[in-house]
Amino acid sequence: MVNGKVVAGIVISVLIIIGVYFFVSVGNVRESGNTVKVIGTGSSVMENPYAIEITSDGFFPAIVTISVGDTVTFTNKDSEPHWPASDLHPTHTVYPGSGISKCFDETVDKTTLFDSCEGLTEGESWSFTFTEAGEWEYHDHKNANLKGTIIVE
Ligand SMILES: [Cu+2]
Repeated sequence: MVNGKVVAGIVISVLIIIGVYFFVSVGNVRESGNTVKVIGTGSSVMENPYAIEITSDGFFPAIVTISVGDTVTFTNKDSEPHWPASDLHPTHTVYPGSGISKCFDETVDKTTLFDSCEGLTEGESWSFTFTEAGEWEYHDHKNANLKGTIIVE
């Protein structure tokens, strides 16, 4: 009698475990399916994943955390021109390879400079791809008290 109850208990336990495992497995498959969908939906947004707006009050968001290889796009939403550039003002040499003097050197590939190299007019955008890890502070060269930080992990 006791053995029979124990056996029945084990069988029921095993069935419950199998059932739970199956349920969880199916759940995981569904979840991962959803995750893939979310990533897929996000990919259309991925064209401009890190958008920073510039107004007369500064950069929004002022602090952005990205990964190496990510691209940040600055868009001027102000009627006045704004010029995002690596610190320190006025030389812009903190970000590796950058420097305002290189903006005017025709032998330099401008896409390597964390510097828009000119004021962005209203509605104009400028993008930069960060290849160096670090906490990169920047400013508006037209209005150097407007500041921001790109944290590249
Ligand atoms: Cu500057």
